Amino acid sequence: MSTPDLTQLTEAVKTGKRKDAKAITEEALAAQCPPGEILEALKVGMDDVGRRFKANEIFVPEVLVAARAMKTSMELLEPVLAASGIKAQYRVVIGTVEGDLHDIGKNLVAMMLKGSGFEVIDLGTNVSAAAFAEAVKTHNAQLVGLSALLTTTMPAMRVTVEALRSEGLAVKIMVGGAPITSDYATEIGADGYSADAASAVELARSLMEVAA
Ligand code: B1M
Repeated sequence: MSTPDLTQLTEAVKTGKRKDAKAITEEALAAQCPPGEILEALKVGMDDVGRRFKANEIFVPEVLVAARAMKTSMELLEPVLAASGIKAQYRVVIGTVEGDLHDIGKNLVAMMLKGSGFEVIDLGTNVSAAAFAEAVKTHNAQLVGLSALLTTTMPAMRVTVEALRSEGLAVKIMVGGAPITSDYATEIGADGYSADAASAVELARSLMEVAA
């Protein structure tokens, strides 16, 4: 069996072609392609999507279909990666803060982080400060991502940052969401703020580099 061209997999992610992504991944796995190389092809695709989203060349729907294509591929790849001992370098716990049910932006951030090689533990919406702290401990996470879409739930973000700090957990905290600003992030003691999902990946990477 001939080895499939993995640039085609990158292309399938970039263009959100889920069936192609699935077929190429299946072929690559059947042809014994190293799983790390398949993962790299996916990451290159998602990085490009992030770059174009940031540059306003594409918008939320295109990012969602790209992420869906990547997810389809990842579902096939994950068991093989696990068996070959390839692990994500960093683990991030992410969620929307207590009282807030908005999750579209948070899901985008989670998908982009996953596509960039982070292991993502998504706690969903309406997540209490205690639940964030518990998850950081349980999963031994290095990074926490907090999302808030309502001005009325911004205080819950502050409470969560304070709870994580008061427990003395060695985590970096990044925040985002429509009403959040860089000044607010600084005021509540978060380590960083990003305005969109692509910048969130850059921020996560830079926070982990600083922490390393
Ligand atoms: Co709501 N809602 N909503 N809503 N809703 C807003 C946010 C609002 C601005 C609408 C308005 O009045 N113009 C307003 C907030 C006003 C304010 O506080 N300033 C509002 C309100 C008032 C409410 C309710 C209170 C309405 C009511 O019941 N009276 C209620 C609250 C419910 C609750 O949460 N307890 C409510 C409910 C809902 C729905 C359930 C109907 C639905 C949510 C569905 C869902 O998420 N599953 C909903 C929606 C869809 C919206 C709007 C229309 C769209 C939000 C969205 O998904 N945007 C919104 C108005 C608007 O923005 N046009 C609105 C797209 C998404 C990709 O962007 O989430 O900003 P965003 O995420 C971006 C960045 O912010 C950033 O990256 C993302 C991708 O680039 N980002 C991060 C987000 N999180 C990040 C985390 C990071 C880094 C970056 O690091 C961790």
